[in-house]
Amino acid sequence: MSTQVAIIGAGPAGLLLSHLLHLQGIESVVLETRSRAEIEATIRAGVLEQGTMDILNESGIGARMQREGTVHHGFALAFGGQRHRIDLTGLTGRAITVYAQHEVIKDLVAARLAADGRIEFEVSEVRLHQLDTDTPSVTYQRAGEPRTLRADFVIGCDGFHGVSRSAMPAAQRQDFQRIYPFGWFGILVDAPPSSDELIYAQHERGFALVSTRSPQVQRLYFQCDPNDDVNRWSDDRIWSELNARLANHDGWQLKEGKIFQKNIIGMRSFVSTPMQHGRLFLAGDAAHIVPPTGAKGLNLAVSDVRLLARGLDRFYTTGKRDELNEYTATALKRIWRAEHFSWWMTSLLHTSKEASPFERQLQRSELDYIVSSRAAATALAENYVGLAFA
Ligand code: RFL
Ligand code: PHB
Repeated sequence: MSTQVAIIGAGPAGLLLSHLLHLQGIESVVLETRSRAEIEATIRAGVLEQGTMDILNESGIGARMQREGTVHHGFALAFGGQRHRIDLTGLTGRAITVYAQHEVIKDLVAARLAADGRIEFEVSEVRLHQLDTDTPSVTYQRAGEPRTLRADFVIGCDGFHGVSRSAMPAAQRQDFQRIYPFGWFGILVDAPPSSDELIYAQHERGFALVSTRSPQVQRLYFQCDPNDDVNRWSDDRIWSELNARLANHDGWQLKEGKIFQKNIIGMRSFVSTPMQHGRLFLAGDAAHIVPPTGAKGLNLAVSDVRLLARGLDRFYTTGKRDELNEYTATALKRIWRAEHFSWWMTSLLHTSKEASPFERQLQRSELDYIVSSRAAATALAENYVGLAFA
């Protein structure tokens, strides 16, 4: 089989790239190790930047997001028993939308399949070949049969644990990493939203986040030991921990309900450079990871593939590789901004056992400054809603 662009991974990066290329008349095949049902059921991100919403709308797949997603014009920072509103729209003129990543995935898969797009699910043994030549290929197994996909380009959108990054020549590769000593315990709850807007809470017992998924489902997180076991957390213990961290003097109350999913995720910051070699390009989590505090991971994946779609369009319409050659340098500017912001939000809001009393006072001072200075709040808001795309 042959195509113009071979895409490894049907996450948001791979599927959106395939969709954008299709709109430009460029053919692609997406290879995915998991089944359609699995990718459509994996619970991950919730916050979409305005620029991400714009791309989904402009490319014709935003209709359900507009109907079912919720636009948020602000969020709350909670600490010291009080909530303080960060007026995102008042400070930046922009907003965010809460719409689950797996719903974006469903919309993209439906759009690709409706346009006869090719997604090969449940493949294994994916290997990349001849990336230094103009005729790269990917070999894989499907239903026990060996297959070969020949393409002009191979795009690695296979997430942090994928195979594409390791195809980069080790001698040229440089990785930057920070692993945090805490994780997030995430739950899904059958209950209406406790708050119209997200609440990011800093507390000496640890961070907590109140988010939503739909008018019937809440998404809540709290900082935990990354090596903890969900089975050690009964529903009662979870509610008492969340209530302790979200306790406040203004009468606001968390709405409790049936917890129907629990999971723990580790937190890391990671960037691998360069993001390209020969005919191979990496996009999204395959090249970089941020801790979820700043809600940037999916949004970065979208901005990467937007650049790639543009560079590939230029290549196929003019034969020029200049935009593709600049891909790593252009993408990294936004990536490092998001890396810094995500690290900063994480440090601002989490409680570290290693923090000295001095560092705790600094953290509190910074929170006080953000909620009392328009300039400081604007810096936070501008990064949170997302800087303009390159
Ligand atoms: P993905 O989503 O990991 O998709 C990669 C796909 O590749 C497949 N795959 C392979 N396919 C073929 N061959 C192989 N060898 C393969 N190996 C793997 C995988 O099965 C998978 O389907 O990467 P992508 O597309 O780069 O997208 C990145 C985002 O998923 C990620 O950054 C976000 O989920 C991060 N994130 C958030 N981002 C936001 O922008 N806003 C948020 O509010 C937000 N909240 C979150 C988050 C991530 C979280 N977790 C679970 C890490 C909240 C959480 C809890
Ligand atoms: C989510 O709703 O899953 C969510 C919201 C905000 C974040 C991370 C995740 O910072």
